[in-house]
Amino acid sequence: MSRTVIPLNSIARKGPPPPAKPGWSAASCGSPSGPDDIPAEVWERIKDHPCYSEDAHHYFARMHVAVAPACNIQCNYCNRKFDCANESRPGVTSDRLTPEQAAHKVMVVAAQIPQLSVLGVAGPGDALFDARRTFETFDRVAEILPGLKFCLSTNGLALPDHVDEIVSRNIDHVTVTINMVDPGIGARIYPWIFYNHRRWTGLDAARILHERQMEGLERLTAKGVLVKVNSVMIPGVNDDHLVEVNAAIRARGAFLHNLLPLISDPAHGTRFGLDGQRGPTPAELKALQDRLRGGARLMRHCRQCRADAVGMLGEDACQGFTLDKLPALVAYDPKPRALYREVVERERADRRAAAEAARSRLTQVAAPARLVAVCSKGGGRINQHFGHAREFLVYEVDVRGVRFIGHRKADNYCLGGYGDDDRMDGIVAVLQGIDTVFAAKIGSCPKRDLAEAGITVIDGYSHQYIETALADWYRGSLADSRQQRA
Ligand code: CLF
Ligand code: SF4
Repeated sequence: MSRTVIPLNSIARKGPPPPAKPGWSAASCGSPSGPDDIPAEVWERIKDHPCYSEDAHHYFARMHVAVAPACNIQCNYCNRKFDCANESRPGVTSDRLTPEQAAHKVMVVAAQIPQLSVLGVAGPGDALFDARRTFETFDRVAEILPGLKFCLSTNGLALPDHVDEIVSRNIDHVTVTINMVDPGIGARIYPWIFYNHRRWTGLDAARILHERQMEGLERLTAKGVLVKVNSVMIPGVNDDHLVEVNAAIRARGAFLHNLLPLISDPAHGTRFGLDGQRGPTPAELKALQDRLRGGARLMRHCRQCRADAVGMLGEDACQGFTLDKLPALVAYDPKPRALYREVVERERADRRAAAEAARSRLTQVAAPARLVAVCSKGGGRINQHFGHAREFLVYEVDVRGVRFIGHRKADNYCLGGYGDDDRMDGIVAVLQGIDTVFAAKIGSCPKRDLAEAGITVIDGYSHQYIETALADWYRGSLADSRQQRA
């Protein structure tokens, strides 16, 4: 298959960070948000990819097929009973599929979810340890369903052996998990690797893994593949060191850097979990992201999804597509997918124009930034009831614009007709540091409970575009505070 080779080293940022520009999502602060941020031909390649473009994750869905059961390394944050924690939440297990079963499942999902744009292989082990299964899956799908983007995630150990096969299959998006560039730190994360028919431990293992990761990254970016690097942030082990990792991957042309907070629970039986190694707080994660501003672009909207994830990033539909629920025959009609893309194009243009207008209304005066949370079920709009929200999108708003910071997961408050007070306590804890929440609607009881915790919920911007509403609200709050001072 022919492909245009774009020198990724020219796309990765070089030199000092660009000056902050006013806008609804400053380019220097996160994953590429629109065609203004990056060359047009690269935007064409990421605009439908919900992980590579923050903007796309409001509109498009991905699915993973769990065809890669085995792994060639051991990470201290992984328990092999569960999915690969480099791309997934620990503690979940997925159906293991043959390539044939996987291709059938892709057709079933594509027939039911017109938003589907990307097929990924992200475990449950390493996608390239037994690469034949991964590549056979992509080959089968390419034959029956052209037009899907292909994506894979790997720990990088076997990557240099498969660069040509990746490129020849037009697998345009590859994620490599790189937690260190110093083998001394690597030895604290990886107890062993299996390489060249033998097991390696300690510094030797970490050095080999590091060298293979760097070689794979360099060779992929030289071929024009868009490489995302995942790094698990482990406080006290590699958190400060991730600044060096960010610089190293940027120099090698990585397109995105995704900081995954370590999820560490003794119940998952991982080495770190059993040793009491904690994960970072949201504030620590944000502080590191802020330190990396100006380096390799950051992804901030990752949901650490399962190896059999299906659907929009914030709303996993995988339980509806387990093996036992797949119909034997599929009638696939490409028209809904094509129509959906037309609608998205119109929506995006409209949303951008509205955001630009809102930006121009922002008062250019010094004022503190506000951290706010939004309930959204997609489309870049405030369109979810507070009680249904299983996650909050967090934005930072100031006179320079509206920037997406990340998401925070919570248990939904509403349980079909009544609210759960225990859940409200958890939601208040999740919203730490946030004083305003935007929802499509909220009942009087939860609104009162939140007010008692010092959190205001605003439902007056129901179904409006997020960035536009937040910019207008912020402008209004500045005017109010000026009036109060007068
Ligand atoms: Fe899957 Fe990963 Fe491809 Fe996305 S997920 S292989 S790049 S299609 Fe996405 Fe999920 Fe985060 Fe991964 S939200 S865990 S970054
Ligand atoms: Fe587990 Fe993934 Fe690490 Fe392998 S690469 S040990 S599956 S987290």
